[in-house]
Amino acid sequence: MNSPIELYGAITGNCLRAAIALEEAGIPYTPRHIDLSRGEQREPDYLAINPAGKVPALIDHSVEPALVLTQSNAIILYAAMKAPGTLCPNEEGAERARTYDRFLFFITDVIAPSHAAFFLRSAGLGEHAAPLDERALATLATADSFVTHSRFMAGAQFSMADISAFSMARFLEHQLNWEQLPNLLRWYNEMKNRPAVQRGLCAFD
Ligand SMILES: N[C@@H](CCC(=O)N[C@@H](CS)C(=O)NCC(=O)O)C(=O)O
Repeated sequence: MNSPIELYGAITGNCLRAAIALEEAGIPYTPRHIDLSRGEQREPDYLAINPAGKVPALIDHSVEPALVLTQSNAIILYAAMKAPGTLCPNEEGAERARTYDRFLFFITDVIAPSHAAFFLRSAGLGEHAAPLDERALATLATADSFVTHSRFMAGAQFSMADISAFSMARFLEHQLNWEQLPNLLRWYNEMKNRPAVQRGLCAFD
């Protein structure tokens, strides 16, 4: 039987983050490629799914009416909810609280400024983007300390915090000063070698 979940997306950090989360959670889904260069995200069929004309978008047809999610990070949380224990520790306690803390750290302090910088560049205001780019990069670099004594970003268990961090480390791979970030480098290499991460990265090829 086909999976009731469809993931619309393209080869972008936001979409790959969502695909990696589904892969890591072991949730079957059908990837649907949206060609951004041809403006498919602004065609009526797609706007009926996400009126904002952005990817990713997830549709879960197993619920009635079908559930539509249009935020990459909400898709990660949905995957965590549907497959307990895979992306977030099951037990209430410090490790789960730290998972939320680190997940939100990467979203608000790294992804958000980087996204704002991208918006400024697309609006022809590239000269104003530099402080935001620098902030995203410098903040991501501080995550070296998260993995100095822990294998993963929130502790001993792989979690959604690793997914949000990985999507940005990959995006900024060529700007990070890896020589000064030995722990982050060890973690990043481990992430790249995870089979589910590799499958997620190919979701929209
Ligand atoms: N906050 C959203 C951002 C979605 C977003 O900005 N998507 C970009 C690609 S990464 C997009 O669809 N761009 C196409 C456009 O704006 O026309 C998320 O995390 O999913």
